[in-house]
Amino acid sequence: MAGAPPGVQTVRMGFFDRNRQELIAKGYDPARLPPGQYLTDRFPVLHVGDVPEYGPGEWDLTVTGLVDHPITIGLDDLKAMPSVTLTFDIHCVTKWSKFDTTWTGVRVRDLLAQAGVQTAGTHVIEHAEFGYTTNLPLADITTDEAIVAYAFEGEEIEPIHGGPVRVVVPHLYFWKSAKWLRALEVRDADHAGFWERNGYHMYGDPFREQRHWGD
Ligand SMILES: Nc1nc2c(c(=O)[nH]1)N[C@H]1C(S)=C(S)[C@@H](COP(=O)(O)O)O[C@H]1N2
Ligand SMILES: [Mo]
Repeated sequence: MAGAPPGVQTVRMGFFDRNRQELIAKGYDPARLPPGQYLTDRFPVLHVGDVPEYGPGEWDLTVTGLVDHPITIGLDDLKAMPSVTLTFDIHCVTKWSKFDTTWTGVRVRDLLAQAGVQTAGTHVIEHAEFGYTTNLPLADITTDEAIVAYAFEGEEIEPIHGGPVRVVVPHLYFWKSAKWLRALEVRDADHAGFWERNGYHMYGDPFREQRHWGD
């Protein structure tokens, strides 16, 4: 290429390679970034449809399906439960990843335990406002890290990011983390949720690039 001094190799790096080089230069372990993703400091907003508005006391959460006794709890009850504050990397299937996001909430498994999951239960569907749903195995929503979150970076979650309450399941693509969560339904088989019916992978492991059907 004109202008390159003799002996200097001109490497044309694409956006993703450059982003990965920058991440290494910043001292991050590149193994944290799944294949095909780029790191961003921004917090993109991604959802279908409107952002719901709740008056005081209007939001509640139901645990239903294959449970011994379905429960419905409000925000104050949720906040009175034992909570955890955890820092995660999140990975959206549209290829952005964000490192070190900090969430406070209640472990999903503690909520499920209150309702008493029946032995036949193998999967959970997260039901969000306006009919958004997403499905995952019971084992994936009962890890130490799977939470029903009500705070982000120590503040109430902004409505656009799912406030007052959203799921965060950090080891799967972020579409598996429903914003404006309203119900957790225990099922005895895997049933496709909103995006899973529309081409997205049933499981969605970012490190195996399970973006679409057949990946
Ligand atoms: N209720 C609801 N939850 C949702 C979605 C949605 O459309 N509706 N989109 C999912 C997708 S694809 C992503 S990447 C994340 C985006 O969360 P954010 O807007 O806080 O970044 O929310 C997930 N949860
Ligand atoms: Mo996403």
